Amino acid sequence: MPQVTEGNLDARGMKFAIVVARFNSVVSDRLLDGALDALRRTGADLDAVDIVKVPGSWEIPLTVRTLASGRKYDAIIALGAVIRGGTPHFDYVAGQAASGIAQAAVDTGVPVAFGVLTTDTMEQAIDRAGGKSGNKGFDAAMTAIEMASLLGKLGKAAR
Ligand code: INI
Repeated sequence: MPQVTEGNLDARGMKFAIVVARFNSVVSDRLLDGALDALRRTGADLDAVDIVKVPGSWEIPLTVRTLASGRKYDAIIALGAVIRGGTPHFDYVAGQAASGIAQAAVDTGVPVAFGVLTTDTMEQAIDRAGGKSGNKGFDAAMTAIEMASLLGKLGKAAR
């Protein structure tokens, strides 16, 4: 029989940081609500959750990397909203946020869930932040919990 390893969704005893961009806060505040809801529902102690606010999504990667390097967190959740409408540097901000967050996770070994929306319009962003398409902040937090659990298991297996 093959050996299957996967994480579970039990956040009890885990420590999380949430990095959230204030830009487009009408959206990112809802993503934050969703992430906290997921953590609460899975048993996390919300008093042990650190929320770090940054000006925009461009600032998320450096902040995530700084937090991950401190080795204090089981996982980090990155939240923001980059909306194409009206901003010529959408591609720079969205691209930098995505690649910088991925790189920080790979380099530090701390799981970082990507909850940065990249949409064409504000309406699409609202849809994904508690509107008709769910809440990507909630989804990102669930992924962070699962990955923290998985890496905990893989780490023990490797020892
Ligand atoms: N930051 C965002 O998080 N979303 C955006 O849509 C956005 N736009 O449109 O420009 C945005 N820009 C700010 C950027 O993240 C930095 O804070 C800024 O460039 C200063 O470094």
